[in-house]
Amino acid sequence: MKNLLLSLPFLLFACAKPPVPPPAPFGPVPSEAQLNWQQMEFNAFVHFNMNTFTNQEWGTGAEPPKLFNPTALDCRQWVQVCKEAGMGGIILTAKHHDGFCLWPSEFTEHSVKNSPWKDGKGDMVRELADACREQGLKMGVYLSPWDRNHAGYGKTAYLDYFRNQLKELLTKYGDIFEVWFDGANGGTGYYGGANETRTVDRQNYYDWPTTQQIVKELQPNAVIFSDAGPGCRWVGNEEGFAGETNWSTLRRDEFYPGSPNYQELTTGHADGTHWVPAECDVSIRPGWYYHPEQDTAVKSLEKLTDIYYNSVGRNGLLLLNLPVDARGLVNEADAQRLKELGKAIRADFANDLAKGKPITATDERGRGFEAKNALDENRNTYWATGDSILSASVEIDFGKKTAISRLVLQEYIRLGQRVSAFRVFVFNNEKWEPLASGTTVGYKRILRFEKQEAEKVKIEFDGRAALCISTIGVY
Ligand code: FUL
Repeated sequence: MKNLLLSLPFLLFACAKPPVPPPAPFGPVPSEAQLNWQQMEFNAFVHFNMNTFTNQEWGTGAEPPKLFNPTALDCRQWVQVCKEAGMGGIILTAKHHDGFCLWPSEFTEHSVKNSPWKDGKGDMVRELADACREQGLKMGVYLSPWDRNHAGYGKTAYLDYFRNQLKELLTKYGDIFEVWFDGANGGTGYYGGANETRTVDRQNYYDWPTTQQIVKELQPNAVIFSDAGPGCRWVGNEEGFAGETNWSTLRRDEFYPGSPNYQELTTGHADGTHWVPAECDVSIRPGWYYHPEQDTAVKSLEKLTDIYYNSVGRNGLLLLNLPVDARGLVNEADAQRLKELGKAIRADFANDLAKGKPITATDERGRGFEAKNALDENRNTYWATGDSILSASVEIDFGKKTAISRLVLQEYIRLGQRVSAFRVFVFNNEKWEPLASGTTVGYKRILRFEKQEAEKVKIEFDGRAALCISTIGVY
């Protein structure tokens, strides 16, 4: 008898469902760097450079360095404002199209070293890198490929200059999480005094693979942004929204920075050959740079909340631009709005009503892949269906009438993006009613709807391969 009792746990173990292997990856999958990047969700862009002092959006490159002179620069203030808003990183315009460098590059005189700011001894990139490190934010750099100041722009010699600058930025300031290459390339400019128009073959002039290799070697954890990635892609508009259908996959070789088919970037391609998730860049004001006359045009909290739901809520990363003012500070109006935004987002997702509630699924792959994994807080556990089950649904029982207004869905994207359609239903008074529907999910899909009661909620998913759902949250 005693022996039997002792062996009971083993017997029970032997009778339990055997462990099953996870689904095989489907299509392109993210790299570790892309995963980390996607999980940041909400970052800041800072446009601050020569244009801040000339009240322009695009300088010609002829601006004398003596004009750059912030009077009260405080990168710690920027970082504080960003943290309060819930952002994870800041990308700084180290060099915009006018070619002025915020760091004392050894390859040009057109930089802070010839400005009155700190008697030419200052380094803006360093100031931001230090502030970010101190307060636990990541830093990225915008290095404009187009340089309207440089005499050699449009010729091969400029490429060495551009890459030398990139190497400075990637070796002197610690970890860089993202490198931003803009699509605006070529046109009129100062060009060392030539004052002419220089057009470039955007597809071939830059020899992008060579430049990408430099980033890969010097900052292997950095993600490269451009219209064509390869790390992340422009979303195809500057309004801050991704397509309602948004694949993180792209037929990448059909694009290059500045390519004309950019509208396809809003939705990506279901049959994409590479993982190139969307980044939604938008400014908190009409301009990217600070203009005093726009102090009263800071986007409303309502508008910014819409932007959040249409970017982060549609499988995108939100890159919200702050035009730092000529003092070198995030203006009071913007700082106030960001504070409100951070508070509103936190409040919207403060209390997950699905947490700990009973959940049932029409299919479960087996041990380790149960539907309850979608309700835990661990993003590495997920509900998966059997290999041949491409459509399945889950039901969550609140146990009583519960007011709901938001639904958060997340796929386990390490294994690729699978969901192509989903439908949401609510159960009240013995019957199911449709509530909402959508297409892609990806890393994150958030649905916002009129507040309503539900005793239960059901979500039906259709996938292109076995479903892998890591999160279902109801708020
Ligand atoms: C554009 C640039 O031309 C703007 O000046 C700004 O930097 C924006 C983020 O990208 O293409």
